[in-house]
Amino acid sequence: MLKKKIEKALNEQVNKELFSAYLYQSMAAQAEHDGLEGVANWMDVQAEEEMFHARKIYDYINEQGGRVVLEAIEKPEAEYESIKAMFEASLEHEQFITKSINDLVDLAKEENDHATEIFLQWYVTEQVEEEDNVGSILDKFELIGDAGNGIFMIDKELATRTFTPEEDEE
Ligand code: OFO
Repeated sequence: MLKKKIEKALNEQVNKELFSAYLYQSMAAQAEHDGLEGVANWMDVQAEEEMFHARKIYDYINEQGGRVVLEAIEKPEAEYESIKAMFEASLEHEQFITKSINDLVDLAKEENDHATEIFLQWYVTEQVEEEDNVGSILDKFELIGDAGNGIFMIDKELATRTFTPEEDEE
């Protein structure tokens, strides 16, 4: 059984993960419109991953006898001045999500909720990957630039990303 405080914080995290999906889908829409199919593919896959992140918490709340309550999802930014700016915004967003997950772990510890603390470890690890994925794309922008050939090469590489949800061990 989840304590009310934990249930509320987990529900807020569901909302943040759903917003993440919405944000990346909005980025995908701009990239698609700009003719950058690879960037659009990367963002599409990212949006799918975020839905998976949201779903995993949704299922956990239910498994623990809690009540999932879905709130309104904030409107995401519709237009970035460049693709590089888009990835910079992605990194900033992932840093925000990492902080949110860390705060949740702190809360679970304070409330002596060991199950939730263990459940959240997956997200702690995932956030390292999330920041690293975006960071390495930004490194490429630094190396080869974000105009002409540079963006063409990055777009080609990002076209190869596919969505592979982890096997759920439970
Ligand atoms: Fe759910 O990790 Fe990104 O936001």
